[in-house]
Amino acid sequence: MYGLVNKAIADMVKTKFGEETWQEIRQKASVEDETFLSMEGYPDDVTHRLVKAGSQVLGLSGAQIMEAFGEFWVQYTATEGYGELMDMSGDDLPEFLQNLDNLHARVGVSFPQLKPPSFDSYEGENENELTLEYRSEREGLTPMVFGLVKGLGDRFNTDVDISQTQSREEGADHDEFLIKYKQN
Ligand code: 1DX
Repeated sequence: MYGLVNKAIADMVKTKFGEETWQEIRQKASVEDETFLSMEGYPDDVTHRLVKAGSQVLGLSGAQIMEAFGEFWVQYTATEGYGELMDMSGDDLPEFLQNLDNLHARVGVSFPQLKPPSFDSYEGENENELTLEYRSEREGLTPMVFGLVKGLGDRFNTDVDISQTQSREEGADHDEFLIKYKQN
């Protein structure tokens, strides 16, 4: 993944727990890099090692770390160089989710090593409900989606309740979520 992801993890840990905790996690993950270059590709393994070491040092599950990271990512990218990209991708939760593949296509023009996930969303039977399908070349990042959607809820002042209704790990073709939302 692009270094921006690892840089965001580092900045999240430093913000929430301080520099020393970050150094401890970095060492435990056997990451030699003192800093990450946002626009450079890194092996996915680096990210997975950071999540694993983070969970050991902080006493949280890997899923909890990934969820917290997903939530952090939404505001991080909005303030660290990608505010315009985020602004043009929608003014509310359903619109933003609809535009996510376009957002990734835009990033992919400049950064061809991007392996963008794909999100499809549908209005539910009830108003204020969405079905969200998530497909990715990568495995093991599904917990991040909970955080990403919650981060979008924060961004758009929208209460969200998200539950997983299908799991690729359990044999489904793709991961699927039910999102109940209420904009304030
Ligand atoms: F709900 O891969 C809201 O490296 C969401 O399955 C979900 O393949 C917002 F310059 C610049 C760059 C860089 C900008 F090249 C990424 F460095 C991308 C900024 C998306 C904002 C995807 C990051 C692929 C890296 C991936 C989980 C799960 C998507 C992370 C979240 C808005 C982004 O993001 C998976 C890669 C950006 C950039 C956004 C992502 C790669 C998302 C969201 N993804 C790199």
